[in-house]
Amino acid sequence: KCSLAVIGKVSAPASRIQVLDMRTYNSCMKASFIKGRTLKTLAPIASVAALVAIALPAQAEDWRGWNIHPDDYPNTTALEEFADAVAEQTEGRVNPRVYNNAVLGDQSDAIEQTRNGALDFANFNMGPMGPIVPETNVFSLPFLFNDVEHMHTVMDGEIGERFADALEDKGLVVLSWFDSGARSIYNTQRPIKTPEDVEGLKIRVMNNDLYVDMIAAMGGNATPMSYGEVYQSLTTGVLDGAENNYPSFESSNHYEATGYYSLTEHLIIPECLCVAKSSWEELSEEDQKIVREVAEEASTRQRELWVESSEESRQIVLDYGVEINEVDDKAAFQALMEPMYEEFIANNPGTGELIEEIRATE
Ligand code: BDP
Repeated sequence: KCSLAVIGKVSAPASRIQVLDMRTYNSCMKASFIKGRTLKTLAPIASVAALVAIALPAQAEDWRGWNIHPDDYPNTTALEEFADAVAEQTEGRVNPRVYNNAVLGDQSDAIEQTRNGALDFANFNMGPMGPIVPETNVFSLPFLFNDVEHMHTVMDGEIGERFADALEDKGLVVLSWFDSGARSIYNTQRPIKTPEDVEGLKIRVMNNDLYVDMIAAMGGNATPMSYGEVYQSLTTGVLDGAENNYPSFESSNHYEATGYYSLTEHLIIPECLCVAKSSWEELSEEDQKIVREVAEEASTRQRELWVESSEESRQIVLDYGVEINEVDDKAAFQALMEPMYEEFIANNPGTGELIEEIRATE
């Protein structure tokens, strides 16, 4: 199987099969390495493979794009349209292809892979970006933005440009900013109306320690976990709940495993459409201009689709029988976040001013 994986890696055309084989290939190499047989059994095949690879025509601009979401998710549609429009407008000089459902790895891995150029582009959430680009941690402070519109105003303005610079310093070129609505808590046990209702609940959060503090401040126990592992953990009782926006709550099927969705709306987190800096620098100025413009259109499209999709998802989960409740006293949740803010500002010089600037942006 492992030999086949190596051969498959070079002989298959640029397709999903090739990518899956790459993953098999990597795990075979790793497994053999552990067993101490890599060079002996795989090296001859690998070097033949390398020669074949060199003989293939260069297709440097076949861009591989990472996407965590399934078909028909607003981000997926926007990314796929982006890919088609880029291919068309660059007349095939850049051929992006989107791989959905996180088949290329979980988000934290994909961020690293895009930074080092193993992947070319992606739609990333600024939550798991925090451990890699610390500046973006500010977006993981609960109740930072007043609402989604406020978030867009900030990200589309000068402050957004500063974040784009911080990402670029880490190897990611931001082309445009996407929406991801507001995240709310859902769980299998009870409606959450006050922080007391969170007491003792095991809640999944994205990979960022700030969310562990956030849930702890509400009295719950947080577990950072990859998105793809959550559904099973909910059905087996390893978790009582998680938190997300309507489209993700629905498209991940988490709603089928949890009875209550409570509109805490504690996080509004921007997402980017990003390109690996190395892939970006291979483009001519003309193609960079085209890709940027198409990405701007993709952002507009994603935001429109987002609004429709949120409403559709809300209806689907309601029809399924999920109990949705408003949280009247959000200020009670917000007040509990004060120590988190104080610690964050103390540990990250300059962020106090930045938070004020964000809050003052209209
Ligand atoms: C979704 C985001 C996605 C995250 C996911 C999560 O779009 O990037 O990975 O939440 O909770 O809303 O992991």
